[in-house]
Amino acid sequence: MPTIAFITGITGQDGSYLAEFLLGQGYEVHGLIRWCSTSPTQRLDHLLQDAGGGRLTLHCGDLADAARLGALLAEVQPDEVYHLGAQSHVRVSFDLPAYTGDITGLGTVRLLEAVRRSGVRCRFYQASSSEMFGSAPAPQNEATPFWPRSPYAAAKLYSYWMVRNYREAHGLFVCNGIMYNHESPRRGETFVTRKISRGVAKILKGEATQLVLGNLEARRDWGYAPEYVEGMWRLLQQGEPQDLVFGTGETHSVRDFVEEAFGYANLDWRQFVRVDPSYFRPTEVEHLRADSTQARRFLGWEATVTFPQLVRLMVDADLRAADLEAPGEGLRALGNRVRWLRNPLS
Ligand code: NAP
Ligand code: F7E
Repeated sequence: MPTIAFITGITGQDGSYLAEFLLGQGYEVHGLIRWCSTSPTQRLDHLLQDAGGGRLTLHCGDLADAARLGALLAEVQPDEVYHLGAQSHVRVSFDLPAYTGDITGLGTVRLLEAVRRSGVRCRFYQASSSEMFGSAPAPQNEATPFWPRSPYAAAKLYSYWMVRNYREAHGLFVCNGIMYNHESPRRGETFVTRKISRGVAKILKGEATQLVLGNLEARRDWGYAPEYVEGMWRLLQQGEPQDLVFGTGETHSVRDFVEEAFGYANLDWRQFVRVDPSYFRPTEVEHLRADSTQARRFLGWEATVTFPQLVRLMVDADLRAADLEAPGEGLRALGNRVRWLRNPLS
């Protein structure tokens, strides 16, 4: 019998990579999708075309709907639950604080309750975030005190503690993966890295003359998303549940990302990038850098794709998507490090 996984957020960046990875491992994969009047499965279409060999099934539902989550858990009877669904945009969470609390915070509790009440014996991964560290000095690790700086971070922190409480109070096998920013050609278009890589392509294509950004000084620990979904899986294969930090250990500013991306395309970024303070956040997270010693120790997990390789891969992908010639250095540098990934550029 194949191992059965249930993924919330399967239509998102991480969910789509995780589904591909697990199908490659021989899993039967079930995913929660929200009903939508347009197709939400863009990132999954390559898997749905061959239906993952009949092992990929999508179920309509919503993290706001506890009854549906309970029914699905009972129906699917998963061995592993990967809870990736969330209102995941930090800037948006300042405009939608209550909604973010409901979906990103309470949504986790609805799913934990569905697991507990169904009696299904499964392992549970919670997509916790480096945003929970907020203003805590870098580098951050599992012992660093949290200091959330946005409604999103506060909602994730609530989920983090509820996961720990379900482990301690009810004995569930539940784990927090505290992941730092991870990016890819599938990254949502309004996150800064993808906004920059698409911006470069639009400028080269003649469709835009400038790229408008917010705070260029914020520093993030940016890694490559497919490597991180492998980390999620490894965390659930352990003998005991635990909470671990996943990141590259390197930090770069948004300005560094801009310079690298424009430089790769032989453009002088100063001619094209404009800063608009309306993109600034009411409270910013200035500096994130992971200390992933424990993930290396317990899981043998390590991020291997470097910052320039990541930037180049994303620019390559957006140039190709715009029908422009791409230098291809990002793709060449990746080699076959992520063997299960069918097409790193889409
Ligand atoms: P993403 O691309 O924004 O995907 C979010 C997913 O959640 C989408 O599938 C979305 O569905 C789904 N979703 C949103 N609201 C929902 C609702 N009410 N009911 C059911 N599903 C809902 O996020 P990601 O980058 O893949 O990240 C995956 C998870 O890791 C998120 O929880 C995020 O907060 C967390 N995280 C991400 C990073 C990172 O750097 N990427 C780092 C740390 C933690 P639609 O497609 O219908 O919108
Ligand atoms: O911002 C700055 C912005 O929105 C990164 C989510 O996946 O990672 C992500 O959250 C930085 C911030 O990601 C623009 O102020 C400048 O300092 O790409 P971002 P994020 O907020 O770090 C964490 C780990 C998650 O958990 C989240 O789910 O870039 N920035 N100019 C900008 N940001 C955006 N979005 N757009 C700009 O124009």
